[in-house]
Amino acid sequence: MPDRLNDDALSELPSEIRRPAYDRRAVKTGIVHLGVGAFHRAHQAVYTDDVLGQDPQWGIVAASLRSPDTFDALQPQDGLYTLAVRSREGEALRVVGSIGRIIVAPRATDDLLEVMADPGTRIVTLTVTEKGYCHDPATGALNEAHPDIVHDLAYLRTPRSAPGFIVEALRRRRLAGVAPFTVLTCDNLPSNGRTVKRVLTRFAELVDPELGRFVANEVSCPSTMVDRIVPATGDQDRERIGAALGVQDAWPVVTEPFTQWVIEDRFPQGRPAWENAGAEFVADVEPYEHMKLKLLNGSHSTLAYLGYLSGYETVADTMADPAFVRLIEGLMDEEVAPTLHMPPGADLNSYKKALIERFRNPALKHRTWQIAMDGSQKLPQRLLGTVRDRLREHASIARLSLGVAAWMRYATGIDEKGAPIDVRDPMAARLRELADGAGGSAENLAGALFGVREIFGDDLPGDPRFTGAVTANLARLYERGAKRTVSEFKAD
Ligand code: CS2
Repeated sequence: MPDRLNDDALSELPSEIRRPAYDRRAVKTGIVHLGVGAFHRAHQAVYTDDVLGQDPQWGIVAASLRSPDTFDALQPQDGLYTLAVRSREGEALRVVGSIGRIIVAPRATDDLLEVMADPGTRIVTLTVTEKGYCHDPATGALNEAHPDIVHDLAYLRTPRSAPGFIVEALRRRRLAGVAPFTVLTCDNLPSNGRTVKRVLTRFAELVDPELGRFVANEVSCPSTMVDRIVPATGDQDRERIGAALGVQDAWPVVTEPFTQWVIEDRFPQGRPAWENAGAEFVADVEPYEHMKLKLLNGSHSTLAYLGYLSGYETVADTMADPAFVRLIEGLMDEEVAPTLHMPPGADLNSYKKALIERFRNPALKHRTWQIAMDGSQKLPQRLLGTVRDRLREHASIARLSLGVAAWMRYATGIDEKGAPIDVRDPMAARLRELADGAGGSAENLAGALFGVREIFGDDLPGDPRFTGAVTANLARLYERGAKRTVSEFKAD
């Protein structure tokens, strides 16, 4: 028996552990995935694993655009890893085999471009997080001054960014007379298909106007709604899972039972029958996306900032405080739900109830700090879009503005006890500078941050209903702290 999970170990695993039911050697590459983090491995790779037995042409070559960590962990495991699905009832383990090969883009740029340009590759999927699109979060347009974009436009053949890789691969395919792949973004961006299409088209146009027209007219970018909560894996997870397997897995992923994937069915080069694994194909993803981004992610970010500032380590810890449950229920019921056009057949009440239960799942150690990351990229689609909808209706934004204020308080980089916060955000340095200049005054801080138009756009900073509500909540956070602010919260 090998001591590490790999192809040879599969037949020796305890019988209750599910494993690939297909011959991995017969699998061909049909999908290239950019951004092989835990989310991809708990979501799209699992749907694909479910259907490879029926159709072996959709194996995944997965790339890390930056860090070699996933490669280092999974290469010795023949790409295999364990998915641990955890709930109050216990844990179910399954070994996933859909990733056949992993590429570290900075070390093997040409290898990656070659597979992407190969006619066998018919879909390029992405989970590169919001900041990976190098766009302006407020407008959704390509940020042409982004250092990676400036680099990639100067050195087309050695790209660093996701848009750079995709456009260069499309350029090569076009030259070789190979039809373009479908670009399937699986990140939590608003209208994610349309956003990636806009970014790619602009990038291609800057390379060559004709390539721009080609991308605009020939490349399909369906929108998707993806949902599964996947906290970062901890050492305890590794140990527990290794003991259950009887072999070591250097990087298992841990997730919840819930999973959802809604996809627009526009795949000119074909696609796996993901519906057989539970994915939903629809003509228009937008109602699903709004429901999920505003209810789930909007609540998540609000919980993350207020929970972190209150000293809660995980979402489940935060949700064990009844005042937080009240706040989040109020946010969903009173402020978010009225702005939604629900997808056909969806039941808003059971969706909201299920979210509360998911947030409460004590078996998931989902750190508030993890969700707090990259707030500058997340606020627009999670909270600010809803704020705009509410202001248009002259309706209250009492809780939405508290979430925004908590982000501001967090972004100062100093917590309520005066200890530093490790703020991870592409704009962290600029935010910190603005915060330092504000000298601890809520009014100055709010005023300075409203000026970041990549987040707040041109409209919100000029609306006193918004600026007033955020500033008042920020003052409360400074005076009373987050925990008391939440427990004493009263909607106006
Ligand atoms: C979370 C999401 O880290 C975050 O920002 O809000 O990753 C969330 O867990 C997923 O979108 C759930 O589908």
